[in-house]
Amino acid sequence: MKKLIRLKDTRIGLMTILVVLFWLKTLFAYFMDFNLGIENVFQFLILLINPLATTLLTLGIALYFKRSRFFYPVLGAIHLINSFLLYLNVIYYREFTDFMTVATMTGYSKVNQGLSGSSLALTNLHDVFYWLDIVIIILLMLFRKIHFDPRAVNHRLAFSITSIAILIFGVNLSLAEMSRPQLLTRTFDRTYLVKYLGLDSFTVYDALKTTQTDHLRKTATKSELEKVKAFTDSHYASPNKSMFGVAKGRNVFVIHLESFQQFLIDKKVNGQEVTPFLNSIYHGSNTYAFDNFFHQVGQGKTSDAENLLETSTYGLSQGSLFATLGSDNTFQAAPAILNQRAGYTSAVFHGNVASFWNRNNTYKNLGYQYFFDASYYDTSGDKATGYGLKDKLLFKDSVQYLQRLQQPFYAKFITVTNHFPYDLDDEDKDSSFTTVDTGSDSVDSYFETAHYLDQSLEEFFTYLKKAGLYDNSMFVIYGDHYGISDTENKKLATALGKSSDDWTSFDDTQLQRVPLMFLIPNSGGNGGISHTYGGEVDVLPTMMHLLGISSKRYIQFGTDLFSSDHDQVVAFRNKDFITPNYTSISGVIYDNSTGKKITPTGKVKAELEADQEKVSKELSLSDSLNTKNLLRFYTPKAFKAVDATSYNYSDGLDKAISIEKKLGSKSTSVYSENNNKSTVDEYFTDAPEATSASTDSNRIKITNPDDSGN
Ligand code: GP9
Ligand code: MN
Repeated sequence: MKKLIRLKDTRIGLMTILVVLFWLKTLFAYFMDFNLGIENVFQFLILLINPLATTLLTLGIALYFKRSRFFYPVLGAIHLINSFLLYLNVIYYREFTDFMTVATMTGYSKVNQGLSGSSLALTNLHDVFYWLDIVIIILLMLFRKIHFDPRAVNHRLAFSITSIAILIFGVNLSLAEMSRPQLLTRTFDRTYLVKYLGLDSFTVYDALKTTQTDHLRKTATKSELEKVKAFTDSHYASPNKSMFGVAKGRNVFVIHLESFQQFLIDKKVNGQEVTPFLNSIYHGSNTYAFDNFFHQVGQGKTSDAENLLETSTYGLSQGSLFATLGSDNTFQAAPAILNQRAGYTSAVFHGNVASFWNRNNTYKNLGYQYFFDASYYDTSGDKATGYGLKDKLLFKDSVQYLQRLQQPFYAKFITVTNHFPYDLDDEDKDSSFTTVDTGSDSVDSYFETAHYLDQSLEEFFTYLKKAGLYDNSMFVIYGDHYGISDTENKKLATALGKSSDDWTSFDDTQLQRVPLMFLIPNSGGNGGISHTYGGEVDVLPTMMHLLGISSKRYIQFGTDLFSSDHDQVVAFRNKDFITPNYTSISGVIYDNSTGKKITPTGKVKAELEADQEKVSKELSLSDSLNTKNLLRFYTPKAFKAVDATSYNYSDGLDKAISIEKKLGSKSTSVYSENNNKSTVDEYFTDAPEATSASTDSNRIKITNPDDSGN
């Protein structure tokens, strides 16, 4: 104790005390206020050390000041700033379940709002701990219990301390990389950065990123937009007259089948169909399905698919566009276009935390009016898996909200149960379904979770038919990206009746097909399975044309799949591409009909070179459009820029009900049309969790992205 008392009277001693105090305060915040989702001891250890490096580094700056009248104020100020930043985030987190970005602090961000007037209400009794040490130190100074040490710390020592801090940071970073590869490049959720590197590092990293983006945007000019527009204009494909407006005025259900690949369709294992319900839709006479449709996502996985589908632009070459640019970018996306051109209400239903992939912010810029995230559902006990509410429950528990939306609506459901590692609780397994035995756990269970997803859809559709929603809707059903990664494909090969011995990159590429179906009930039975080649970027113009809305005035990289002008060269995010006849992987060309490498000559060579050039140009123009935020320079005819600040997702149900009330007899919600009676009871699910009482434990945790199978 005496030693400790003496410690405070030396400069190094006082600094050490502050380092320890701030370290403890940060850990206190980690465990008491933030929900960082610690999954294992390793992550716990990283969490313990991550505040140390930056605390030592920042407080260590004071040691370079020789005079005590500089040393003490600088040391105090740094401790104060650190504590302030921490506390600000604690308060912010309580309101937004997210961390403060530099853009928020500087008031630059449009959506990631600053704290509202109610911040006082967000304080908590235990907040005393964030300030107690500072009060005590000030008192000790006032009562001269801390003696100012006139002896300057020599620069060698100061430098050693800085070096130690940097070393600890290095260790921290490598441990983080081990637990979570590509932490800094894949950018998915701010929570990850805080969890692995701490709050200070997150803030610095975010500041660097913001400066980078800012710079790109400031130097951007309108002429760059014109280049992009010239490109998309020249590739525009006019609608197929027989398809234009086929689904005009209908509700749109976008059903995002997580990690769902095309090979699951019509697939039988042990004599049983894996997805009988989806197969029946696929073959239905009112379904327009595509069997050469490819995902085009990059590191942003689900979020990239969402971006491709709803903006008809590509994701980024690195990281997730939603996470990197979603908070501030200008979009001309499906929800806004459908709302402005045809009065659609827009909503997303997804049982994971809102901050995942920065959806909470990005959706506002896309123009989504409602976002029903995990907070709207009971995700306790075994109702959820790592990525959120189980699919059967997601569909069932969404109905209470869905029935309140004004029609026509554009409603997107993002499923999660069919996500790596494809864990399905025993209670959710269909006892009459036996999966394959390939020797790969993920491949084997993939069929089981896909089967579960299929059942959940059947239950949902049964309800929709009862509630009268089926006939006046269009269903856009798609798989977002692969579920089985290239490394597991050889194991998968046997289940597909192929040999793994001569498996090539060509075969991997073949498996990047995902389903795409437009189901338009009672539309004349002219559906069928088209072999047209296309990718996710083509969905928006195709869908708009089905709804009878011209896409001509918008900047979109995709083209209508039904159009005779549709371009069948499908670009992958890494500049590889596939055409109906050839596949190009890292510049190596394969013949699709034989799967063998070829050396093209003459006309074919010239054609493929032109295709490659187009693919590269398209990707780079899309990148320039998004990273430089060029759409802010462009206002399509009659388009009103989305005002992200006008959306608030916290009281969705109340908002929908009050609109219903205001409209009175003009309300078109399912609830109103059902004589103000709920349709919730019409829903049947066999999910055992639906009837179980809720428990406190919450299974949704921020899942490690390595789990996404990369
Ligand atoms: C998370 C879910 C999964 O909310 O959408 O995302 P993914 O890992 O597939 O990108
Ligand atoms: Mn996904």
